[in-house]
Amino acid sequence: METAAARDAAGAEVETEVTPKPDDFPTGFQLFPDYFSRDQQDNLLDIIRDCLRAAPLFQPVMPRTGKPFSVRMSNCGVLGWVSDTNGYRYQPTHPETGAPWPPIPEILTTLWSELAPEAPPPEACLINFYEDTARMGLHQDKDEAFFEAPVISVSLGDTAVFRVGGSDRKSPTRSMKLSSGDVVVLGGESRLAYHGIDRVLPNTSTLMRNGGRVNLTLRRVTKP
Ligand code: MD3
Ligand code: FE
Repeated sequence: METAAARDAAGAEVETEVTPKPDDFPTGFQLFPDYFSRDQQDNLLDIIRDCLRAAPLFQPVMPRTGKPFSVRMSNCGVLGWVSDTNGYRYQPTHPETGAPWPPIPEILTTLWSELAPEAPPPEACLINFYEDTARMGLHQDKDEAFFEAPVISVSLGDTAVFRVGGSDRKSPTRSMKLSSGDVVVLGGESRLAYHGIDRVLPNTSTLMRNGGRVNLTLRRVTKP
């Protein structure tokens, strides 16, 4: 907990919690609540289900230890992010089927050109699927060779408690909720901020009949 020195009524020094203000976010962090309407979310989910028919969800494991992630993943785009006992990397094919990833749907390339008009086109869209107990530990996204482009995230389904800090693992973090239809742009300093998903809140969305959460992250991987 971040605290600051203050004085109580008797003049004694006490520690008070510093309430994080919106401008405590790293620069370049932009949240667009309800960017997508419910109809657009239904359409986007249908499109993602088509991607997952071509490129089924797989369960990545941690490098070295082989410990499985609680989040299942897939990708679309010319490159997809994978993790196995050999490490984290981007590759052009699905780790189980060997097939190329399906293309990034137009609704998402359009989102990228709306929110990151200066950036070169995205190469990867990581699809994360969270069941009720899935989490994602605090990490940086740094497997890309180009950090000048932002990462753009779309949340669908149940609300997540998201945590974001600074580019130093020890810098203070704050948490916020990401709901279905929300879009986050992680550009500038926020591009290398530590972040993670503390938990998913069950039964907070009617988008998916069986609950759960989908997060899409659009990334530029290579130098243009
Ligand atoms: C802040 N996904 O796939 S998206 C990931 O909700 C990942 O599935 C989370 O972290 C999820 O790597 C969070 C929001 C997000 C994405 C990238 C970021 C926040 C970020 C990069 C830098 C800082
Ligand atoms: Fe991440």
